[in-house]
Amino acid sequence: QQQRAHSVAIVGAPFSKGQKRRGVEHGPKAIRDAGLVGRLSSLDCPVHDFGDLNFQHLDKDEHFMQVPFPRTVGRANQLLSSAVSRAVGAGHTCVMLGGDHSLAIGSVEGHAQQCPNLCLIWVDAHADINTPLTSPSGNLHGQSVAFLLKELRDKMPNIPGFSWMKPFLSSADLVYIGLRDVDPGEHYILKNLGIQYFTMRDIDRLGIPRVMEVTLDHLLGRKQRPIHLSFDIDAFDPSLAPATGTPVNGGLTYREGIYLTEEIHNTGLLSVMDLVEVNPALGTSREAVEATAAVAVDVIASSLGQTREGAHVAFQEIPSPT
Ligand code: 5AB
Ligand code: MN
Ligand code: MN
Ligand code: MN
Repeated sequence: QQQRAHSVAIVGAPFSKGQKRRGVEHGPKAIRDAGLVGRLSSLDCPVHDFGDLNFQHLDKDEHFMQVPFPRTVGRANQLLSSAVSRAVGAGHTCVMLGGDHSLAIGSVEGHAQQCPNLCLIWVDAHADINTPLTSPSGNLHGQSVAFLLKELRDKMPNIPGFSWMKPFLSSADLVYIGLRDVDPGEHYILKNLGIQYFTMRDIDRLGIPRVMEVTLDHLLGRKQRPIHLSFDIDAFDPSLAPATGTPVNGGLTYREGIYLTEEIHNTGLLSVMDLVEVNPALGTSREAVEATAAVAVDVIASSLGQTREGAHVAFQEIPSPT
């Protein structure tokens, strides 16, 4: 079906302190260099590239428990939250380019300031729902969802840098797609909270069309509401998207990823999208980095209305000779 063309705001978030590897802060540049703005402009939507946010480096930022850079990550997310809130408030569909996945904390929080009834689709090899007490690594990019969920409020310690935010999302308003590397504590949380999730095994069994049908029915069946899509590039198979920090074999095929995002576009309800964890420093070659960034551009374009069947805004009739 056809939707009215929303204007798109691009917000770059060159940030990497939610994990310990360098390079993911160059994700926004890699995705822009792969032609993002041109591709979105050729859809029927006006594009506003707001450039990159300027994140502060905090000098005094000791570990909290085993969590590195808590204040730096908290401050970055506070800045991102207000940028996303402003973009959505101005009427744009917002695309946030990461950076590591800890940025989803601020992105979803800022979105929720404008759209308190939003729902969240998390496409990822990982569940990113560790708390500081279950995390095997301490890294905040594996804990983003735990900051958002009301049901985990009493399980989260007071982490320095995050006093600006309160959890606001219900676990019924979240669906995962693509999981295949879930930590023991995360598995317990998913089961205990009854969160809807589709692992790669579920996709093998049901097929991506059925997975999307159940996902959208679960989130939108009772009432239509804005969608936040948080897309970690490591959801794709590493053969397609090798330039990322925590690759896991057996991921989404290209066609599964495109079908998934086409279905999200077809709801007409996509409001904010994150595209995170593209790390140009981790490709084994320039080709590997460019291929990863190209897949990122493809899923963003597909989420925003690029179709495989084509489209014809420029034609009113078949041109006749003469
Ligand atoms: B990503 C792990 N579960 O908590 C952890 O890439 C990996 O944003 C997290 O999904 C991966 O450190 C975070 C082992
Ligand atoms: Mn992730
Ligand atoms: Mn991941
Ligand atoms: Mn459209």
